Amino acid sequence: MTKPEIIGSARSTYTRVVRMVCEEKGIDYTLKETTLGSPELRAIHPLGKMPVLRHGHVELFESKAIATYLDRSFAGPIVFPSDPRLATLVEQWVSLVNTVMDRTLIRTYLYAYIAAKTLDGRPDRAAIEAVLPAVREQLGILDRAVEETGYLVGNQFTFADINLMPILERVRLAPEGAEALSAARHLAAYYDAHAARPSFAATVPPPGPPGWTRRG
Ligand SMILES: N[C@@H](CCC(=O)N[C@@H](CS)C(=O)NCC(=O)O)C(=O)O
Repeated sequence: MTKPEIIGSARSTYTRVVRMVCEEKGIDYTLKETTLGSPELRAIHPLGKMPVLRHGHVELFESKAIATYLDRSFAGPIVFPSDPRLATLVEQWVSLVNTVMDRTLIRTYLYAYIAAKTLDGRPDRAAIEAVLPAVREQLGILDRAVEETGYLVGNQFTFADINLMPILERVRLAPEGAEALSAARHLAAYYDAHAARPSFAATVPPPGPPGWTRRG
């Protein structure tokens, strides 16, 4: 079987998610580093977002779809449980994180820092203050969710955790995010425990601003 090729960036949280699935399952893959909107991405993702996957004749976009494909096509530990209740709980957390929390924590909070670098170099304080209550509320929801078992779903490491960990890593880069995460005691312990996993260590983003460049 040919090697799956992930096209994206080591700095992208969603690219990291699919790389972590490969690492967890022991899949031999390649990462093709690219920029947002590049022709390689546009050839597969209609909006030029990352990541995308090429594997033989299979071309896919959307991290969750790519992760499902990898989980079903390759041996190694299952990251999407087959039990109906656990499988749908994974869906539930992936959906909430991707539709609500990513928007709050990354696209609103963290981007208030990243975007500043391209404007006058100062973070957008008004945007940061406005989103902080939601940041704290959402980290609190996650804190309660992982309190009992140390996982989002059941008592095993699933795609729900893989999908969340790269977001938490980025949130810690900004001061209020780091503070809110350490105040969420169970979530902080969860982060530390899973950050020690080889799949997380093998996919640490390179140093530098937590963003990507857009071509053209
Ligand atoms: N729902 C998509 C989200 C992909 C996504 O937004 N990726 C980011 C990089 S982490 C991106 O391409 N951002 C550029 C944009 O939204 O235009 C997925 O799960 O793959």
